[in-house]
Amino acid sequence: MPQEETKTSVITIGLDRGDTNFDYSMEELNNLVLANNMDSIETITQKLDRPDPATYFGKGKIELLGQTVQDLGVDTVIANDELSPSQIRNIEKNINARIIDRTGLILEIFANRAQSKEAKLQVELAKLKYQLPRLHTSASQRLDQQTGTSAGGGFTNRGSGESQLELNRRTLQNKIDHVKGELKEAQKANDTKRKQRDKNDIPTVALVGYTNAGKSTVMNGMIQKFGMHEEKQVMVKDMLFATLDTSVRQLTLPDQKKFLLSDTVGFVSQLPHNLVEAFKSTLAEAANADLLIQVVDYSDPDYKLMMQTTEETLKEIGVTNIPMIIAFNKADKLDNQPYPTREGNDLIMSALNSESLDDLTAMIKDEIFDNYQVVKLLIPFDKGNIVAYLNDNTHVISTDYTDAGTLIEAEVTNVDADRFIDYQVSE
Ligand SMILES: Nc1nc2c(ncn2[C@@H]2O[C@H](COP(=O)(O)OP(=O)(O)OP(=O)(O)O)[C@@H](O)[C@H]2O)c(=O)[nH]1
Ligand SMILES: [Mg+2]
Repeated sequence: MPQEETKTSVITIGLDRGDTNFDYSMEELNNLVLANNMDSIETITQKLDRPDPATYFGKGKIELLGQTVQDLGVDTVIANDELSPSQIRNIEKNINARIIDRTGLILEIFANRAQSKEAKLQVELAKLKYQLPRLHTSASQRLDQQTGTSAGGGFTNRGSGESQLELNRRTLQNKIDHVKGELKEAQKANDTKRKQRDKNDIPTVALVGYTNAGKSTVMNGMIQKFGMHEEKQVMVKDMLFATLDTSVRQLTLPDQKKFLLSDTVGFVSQLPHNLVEAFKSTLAEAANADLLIQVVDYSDPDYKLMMQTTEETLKEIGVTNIPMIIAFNKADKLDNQPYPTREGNDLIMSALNSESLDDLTAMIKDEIFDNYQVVKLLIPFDKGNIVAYLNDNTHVISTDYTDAGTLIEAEVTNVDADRFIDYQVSE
């Protein structure tokens, strides 16, 4: 086993507004912390109807937080909500640690995970947009360093401080424009690929769902069963946001029917809007799919909340009106739960179980291959290429050699049925 990396100890904080999902969201925050190679060694929460506009927590709790930071010797505090720039500044004035809010944390995780050029640019764009309204502090700090005076000193200082801030804003805005341009270039190639696939008329199926639900594991199971040898496995890991890039694989079923399966970034509650915006193109794979498979971690007591989040996020990125199969995954982790069990468009299953994947495949087939028909074709002997095509690309039910040519009964797409209409024979 690889040696465990040392994790940075942090304190997590959260506001309990009486929402029933509060415990779950704190647990999720702790998992996000772990995913960022940190460990929450203490959690401080406060019951309040709404956050204090200046300091998030009330005065007493902030003092307690400052004391705890000192006692435990940590230098980072993670907040469960998105904080305003002034809230971050004010808390940092009171405690001897830096504050990262939930959005900042998710952005850090994404930044550490991004592999492809496109994903890196997407994260960069989201980060820059997040920084833009938060420029104030760093701008005045830089000014202090440059002039060697404290902020709010003389009149001239304040004046140059403002222009420095404006300058920084402009620099950041220029960077944003630049990254947007690069991103457009990087996305062009993927768009072309996607368009080519659309032209090929192969149906596409997209795996979607909460992070860590098992999407990549389902993908790998399907690749193992139905992928050609060049189809590579994707990465599976027990952590949030293991997958950030979209992978698409072509699968060929035993009856020669082909479809494309795509695996992509998972969702989490309160996914930062800038990030969702930035990842829209990655997620376009789902938007253009003929069928979605929502993978759910059925062994997680909060699976219903996760489904809700998934469906809300899909709506946010404009993925609506696409048929969906719900794969209630990880059933093997539950006691007394039979699987695979199919009920309409729902399947209780385990991605580690071959029979489950067969059932899932049967459901996919029902949904995406409704444009097939069985035809009888009499192919003259000099048209051997057509016989070869049918054998390679369709489900051939029977082949007979007659005096007039090869008589083939096959299940073909409507398009192929039209293409070979001249050779069709009736019963
Ligand atoms: N017991 C059990 N474990 C599973 C099953 N499916 C996935 N896992 C495990 O769950 C963890 C997450 O699986 P992934 O396939 O990486 O999940 P994902 O949905 O792709 O997650 P992200 O890419 O992070 O969004 C891994 O440790 C898998 O081995 C299952 O059916 N049963
Ligand atoms: Mg994955």
